[in-house]
Amino acid sequence: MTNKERYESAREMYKSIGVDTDKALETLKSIAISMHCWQGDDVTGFDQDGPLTGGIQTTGNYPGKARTPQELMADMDKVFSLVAGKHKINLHASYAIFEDGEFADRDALEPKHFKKWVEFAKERGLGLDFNPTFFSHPKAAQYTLSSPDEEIRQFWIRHGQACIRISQYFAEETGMPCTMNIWIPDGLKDVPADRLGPRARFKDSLDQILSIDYDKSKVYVCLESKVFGIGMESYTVGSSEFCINYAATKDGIIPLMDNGHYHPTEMVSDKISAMLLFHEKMVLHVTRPVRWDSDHVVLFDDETKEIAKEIVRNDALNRIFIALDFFDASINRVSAWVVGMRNMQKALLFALLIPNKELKAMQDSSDFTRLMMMQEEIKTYPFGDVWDYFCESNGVPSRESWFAEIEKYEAEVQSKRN
Ligand code: RNT
Ligand code: ZN
Repeated sequence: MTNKERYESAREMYKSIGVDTDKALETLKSIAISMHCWQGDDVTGFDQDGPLTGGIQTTGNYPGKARTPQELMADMDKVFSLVAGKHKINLHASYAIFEDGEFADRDALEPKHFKKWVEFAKERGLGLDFNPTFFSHPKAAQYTLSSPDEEIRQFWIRHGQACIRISQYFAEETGMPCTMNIWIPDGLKDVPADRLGPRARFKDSLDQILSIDYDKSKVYVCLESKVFGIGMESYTVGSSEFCINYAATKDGIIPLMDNGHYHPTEMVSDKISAMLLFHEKMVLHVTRPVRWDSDHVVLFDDETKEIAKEIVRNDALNRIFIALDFFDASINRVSAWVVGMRNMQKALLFALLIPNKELKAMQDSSDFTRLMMMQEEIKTYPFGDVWDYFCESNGVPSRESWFAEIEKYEAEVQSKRN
């Protein structure tokens, strides 16, 4: 049977439970996922040679890592040839591209240092998101925006402000809003003597960053919380309470939840609905924490599906920006990207193929016996037939056939990088 024939038979089955597969495919095609640039080079960036700091870590040394902007862009092109739809690229400030020996420190970055990225995105019809980089820098030794050293703190405030200007440039050039995510690694390894001081300084720094004049309809500044980092086990300045309260009480900033940034039994899928009642918009970093914030590749697993369900059944596709955040250096990095992107799409499709209205009605009428039965039966509906057809009809390989492209790319391109 062809993919199309299998799709047609699946369409009938889904129709019998009230699900319109054609509509689901159309919706899925329109969802832009923000693909993080940092999976391609283990969060190295191009503006410095030092190690990755900030309490985050990549592990593994699979060969073929991108070493230059050109290589990173080529790798991204390979990914986008294997993932259906039009997406966004999520850049970090440390991926500035300097020409002819010029250099600008983080507080002096300008739109021109990202011109190459804008050209790359525009040629491909992709959007751009942005992140100031408050780590992997000599001035980010312990604290950044919460630093007791006023000179250091002002340096990072200027960095945040510079990044807003760059984000606005991205939005204006691409014609798509740019989310700009603030995440700082500030924290302490051991028991603090003062938890309030650093948080008060962080709050003031954010106020100063947001005080510059910019177009709030083009740049969505967001704030990412965290529970701990390596070497910052005892205290994180930008905790969940800090970030959610700040975003709830301040104009022009929206919350970002990374599902690796909570205690292991806390689920972001359970937090989304509460956030939606108090925030017009929010951003997600979809990742896979294995025992800690390990940033493993996103799988088609229960929590990813549950997150997608919350976005879809709460009608929040226009309110929640979906970004990926993982970095695995132990496998082919381009394959890691493709697997993660395709899995996020699979999770969204899976959610779009659920008769959500009917299931909600079962819950409201306390028909829990039927609800459990139906939720379980849906799991073995011919989801794969719809997914394969989505890939084929959008011009990308279906099932595992895309992997031949990775093998070829590895042999011809990545293996020559040494
Ligand atoms: C760190 C945060 C943050 C980073 C990226 C590189 O724990 O998740 O989002 O992963 O900015
Ligand atoms: Zn994150």
